Amino acid sequence: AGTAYTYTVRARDAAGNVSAASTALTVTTTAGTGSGTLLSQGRTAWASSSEDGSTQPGNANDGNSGTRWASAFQDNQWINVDLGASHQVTGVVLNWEAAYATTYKVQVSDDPDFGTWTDLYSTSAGHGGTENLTTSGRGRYVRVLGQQRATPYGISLWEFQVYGS
Ligand SMILES: [Ca+2]
Repeated sequence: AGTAYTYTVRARDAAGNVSAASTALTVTTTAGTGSGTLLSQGRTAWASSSEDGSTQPGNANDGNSGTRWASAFQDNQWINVDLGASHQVTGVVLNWEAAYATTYKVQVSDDPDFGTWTDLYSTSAGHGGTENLTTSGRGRYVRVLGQQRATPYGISLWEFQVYGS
């Protein structure tokens, strides 16, 4: 899911003659975890910081893979989305820009004061690109807490999708 594939086409006739390759085409499969409903799109999102006016938190859940949220150039930055009600959260898709997090957590909460968070996922080996996470937990608020950056920039997500029921 969420992976770009590039392909070319060649033809071969009965005599074994092979044509030159066609122009390369790249297609990207749709994001998704294969289970659950997309709950986060268009919901209120906010973050610890934004790099500038064009990288606001709502860009991470607008369904547009050409817009992104980016944090200030610091560790320990987060983005939080309000699902509107408490849901069972079965999957999270993170579509990272080049500025990704190597150490991060995905957390869930029902606490409107955000005093309590439960980890849905935790890693110190984040690799960027698109990460499809299978999760099990329940809550209204889901956040990505980037604890360590991969680059001197902040962390940046083209899309942050929460799936569940
Ligand atoms: Ca976007």
